[in-house]
Amino acid sequence: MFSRILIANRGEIALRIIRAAKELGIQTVCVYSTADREGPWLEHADETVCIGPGPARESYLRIDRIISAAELKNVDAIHPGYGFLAENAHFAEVCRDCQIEFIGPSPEAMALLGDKVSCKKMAKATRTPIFPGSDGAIEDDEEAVKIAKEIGYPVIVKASAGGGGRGMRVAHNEPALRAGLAAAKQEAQAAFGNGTVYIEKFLEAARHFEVQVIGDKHGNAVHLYERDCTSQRRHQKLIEEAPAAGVDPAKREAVLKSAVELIRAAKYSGVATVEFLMDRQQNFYMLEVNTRVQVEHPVTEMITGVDIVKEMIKVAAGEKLPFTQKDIKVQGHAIECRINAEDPDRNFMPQAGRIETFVAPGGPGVRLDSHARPGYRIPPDYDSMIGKLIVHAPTRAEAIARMRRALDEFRIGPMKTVIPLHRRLIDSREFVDADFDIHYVERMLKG
Ligand code: MV4
Repeated sequence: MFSRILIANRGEIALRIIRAAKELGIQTVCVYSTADREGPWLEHADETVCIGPGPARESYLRIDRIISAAELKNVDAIHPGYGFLAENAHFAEVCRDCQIEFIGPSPEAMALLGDKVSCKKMAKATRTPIFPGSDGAIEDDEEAVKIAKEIGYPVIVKASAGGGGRGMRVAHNEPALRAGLAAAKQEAQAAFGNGTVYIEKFLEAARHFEVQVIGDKHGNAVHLYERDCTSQRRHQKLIEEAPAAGVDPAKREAVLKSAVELIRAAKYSGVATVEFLMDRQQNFYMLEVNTRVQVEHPVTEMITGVDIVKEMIKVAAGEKLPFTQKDIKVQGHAIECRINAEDPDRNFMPQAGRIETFVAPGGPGVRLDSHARPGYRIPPDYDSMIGKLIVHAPTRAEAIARMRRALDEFRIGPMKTVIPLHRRLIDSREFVDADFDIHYVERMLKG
């Protein structure tokens, strides 16, 4: 096992990784920017290294500075958390060249699944359900027009190197498709240095269903069931839950199995999330694979009892998975609300500044993953998520009641947060009945 790891991240996930490392008897080195000098999580690290100024480009995204800190502090491995360098295959490769273990997949597996065209090809080969569309990159526009005629409009143009909604164009007819191809290619080239695009059938309303998978370096892979992340706004998830409500057991089993097959075929080690859209008839279509630990991993931890962050460290160190598929059972229902310091009445304007009041909820079945506390100054440099409130209960209805109670206990001030919005969302008929789609939050905010 590692004796010391470096955490190339900040905020609640840095704290989450410190907690896992401590329980494994591993020392932690945290890198931080000057904007995070007073970050409360740093108090829990064994050592800290300043790597630059506030802007992420000059600190949390600086591979050279992070590797220097790792060498200086003689660490065995680097945990990238989520965001920043977590899905950067070049960074994973630099770590390998420096003989520092990257706590995540190999650069090859990351590149294979991170590129949406190669990921979709692999999914097709392993019979993971995908949208009909171009079988690979669009070489010329006439080919795209021909495919669109076959599958029917609307279609969506996506960047192979994209993700999280960037570089996409929906087209309802041929002229729009031609324009969308040009725009998407240009945007993808500018944003990712890779202008490769593909097209697929566009699904208007759907639920977001994602499968948590974990693999070790000995060829073992299992799923940890699914999460429903349908509650989102502008590609920012707001509420996540596990398991997904009201899904046909046979269809669910098939999609869980197919996600494991995909990860196995990629010779993947570490944690991965296979994302799907689910239509009203409960047909599934793979969107992309995330090769990092996700923000919403706690809901899976609550229902399975697996400590995902500890397990990802252990598999990176070469350990075999300590369980097989039949050992993993679902226990109850978990819901997570992301607590963002944003003002929903002012177009979700981020709220920087000093937190005066911070009264955390507690009691049975309540978990708070947060680096915030009274006196903490939220820097304006990073995303506005200051914590995640997670509840666990025997049934979905009880989990909703527990979340309502926990949100009511939670007091943060003077800045605005999304807590009152969460209160409305979890009480909405759409959420309570799981009769929702990826656009329902935006509809509710308008209506
Ligand atoms: C789609 C889609 C409809 N049809 N693909 C958005 C982010 C990226 N992961 C893929 N996305 C979508 N792909 C087809 N063929 C609709 C979306 C989409 C979406 C997906 C998941 C969660 C929220 C979303 C919000 C808007 C659009």
